Amino acid sequence: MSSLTYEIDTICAISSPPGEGAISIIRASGEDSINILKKIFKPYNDNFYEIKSRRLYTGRVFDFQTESYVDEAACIFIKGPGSYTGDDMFELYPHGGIFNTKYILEIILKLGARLAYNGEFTKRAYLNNKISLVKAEAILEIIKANSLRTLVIANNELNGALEKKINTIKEDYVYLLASVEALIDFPEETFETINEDFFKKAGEASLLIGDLIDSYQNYELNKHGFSVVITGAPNVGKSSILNRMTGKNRAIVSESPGTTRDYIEENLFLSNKPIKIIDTAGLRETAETLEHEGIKRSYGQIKTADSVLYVFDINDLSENEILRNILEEKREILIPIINKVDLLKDEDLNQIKKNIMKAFKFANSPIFISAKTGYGFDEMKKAVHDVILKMESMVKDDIGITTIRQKNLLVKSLNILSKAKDKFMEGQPLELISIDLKDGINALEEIIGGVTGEDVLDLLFKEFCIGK
Ligand SMILES: Nc1nc2c(ncn2[C@@H]2O[C@H](COP(=O)(O)OP(=O)(O)OP(=O)(O)O)[C@@H](O)[C@H]2O)c(=O)[nH]1
Ligand SMILES: [Mg+2]
Repeated sequence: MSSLTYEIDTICAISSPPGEGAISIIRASGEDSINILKKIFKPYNDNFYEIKSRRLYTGRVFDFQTESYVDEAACIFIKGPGSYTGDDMFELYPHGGIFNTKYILEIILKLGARLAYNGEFTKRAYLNNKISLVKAEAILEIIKANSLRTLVIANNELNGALEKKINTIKEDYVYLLASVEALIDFPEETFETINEDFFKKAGEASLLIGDLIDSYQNYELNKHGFSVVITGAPNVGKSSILNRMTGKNRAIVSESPGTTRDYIEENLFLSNKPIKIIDTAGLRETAETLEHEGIKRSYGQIKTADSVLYVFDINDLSENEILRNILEEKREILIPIINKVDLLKDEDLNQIKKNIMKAFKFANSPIFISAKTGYGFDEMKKAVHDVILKMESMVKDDIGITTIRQKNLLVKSLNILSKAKDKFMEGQPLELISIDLKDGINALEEIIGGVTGEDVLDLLFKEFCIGK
């Protein structure tokens, strides 16, 4: 719960995106909302002196300066505390023009409202205890969601599933704290049973916190895209593959080996999954400085890749030292791609397909493609998708954290808990352990929005748009 307060002046903003549309949304919140609404909006058939909450009115927008009507609109008044912000609010829906919307906003400002800051409506909702900090973060993640999975995770944050998980951990902490306090009060009587229980409960809580910390990486992957790195020897057709995958003529293709120097990154979706596909400089021993730097960057990309497409030219399927080294670290996520199959006759290709299965020891089956004709591309995309799904299945469920703020607080709580465990084992004073446990609980509460500083709030709400 928030301990901060604010002055209830009336804020106002355009909540629809800039530009022309079917309708615009102008929103106001604060004590003076109802008076301002009565001055700017004249309903067609209703007595507006007894304006009802949550009812949709239609009417005209009145400009007190020119004493004329400037638009036709719908509006709704929502009485606090049942509104989004918790204060009296109204929303006005004029036609979706740029000029009329701005003009109506200016009338409202002249009637005494002030322009809202970014995210100020949601900030007021938080300060009025309508939503927790985690829920405010969830709203932002929903607005920014770029894939089904990020949307599902953000919704689980909004519907309280994440808070419930955090509260379960908090209950474990409270149990630990109660045990320690029982030991302080009745040292002899309770020690035996509590001793064993303490480590069991602390272990359970650590696992739960660890799972939540791990969930962040999965969310980030889904948000920013899984990186799929195309690598292999020079001239095997890596850039041609990138170009066909993205449908753009993005990378330079040429018959001279060593064409691509710096890596090239493009974004696309594979069955709902956001992907960053990265074309890199071909790997070979070289003394040429520029190419050498490019190859260094290729290795950097391979290191952090979520999936590696290792490309061969069908006319050179020899295994080599470079491939062996990559395989050592990336076996599970490496997909061998055999390119340029258009250069072979069908019977020769079939023969190679049979033999290659014996020759190579890959975790994933080789895929035969032609960047020239597009042959095998669907199969290759499916293979990449499968690798990503395999990675994802290591993550247990769709309830997880979504911000670095949440992650940092969980890490803090986990460190405190492990310190408390060590102290308990070493037989250090129970009073010290009790203080640690309380700190651990505080870190968890801060995630939901316990005692949170103005600076943290400013940082969060400034990411929202004006009018949210
Ligand atoms: N026949 C045929 N030629 C291809 C195919 N894919 C690429 N090529 C040709 O192979 C040559 C090299 O292609 P690139 O896409 O530049 O190869 P790269 O792996 O990016 O090369 P570097 O950037 O130098 O490492 C070009 O002449 C392409 O036209 C294919 O599927 N079939
Ligand atoms: Mg290239």
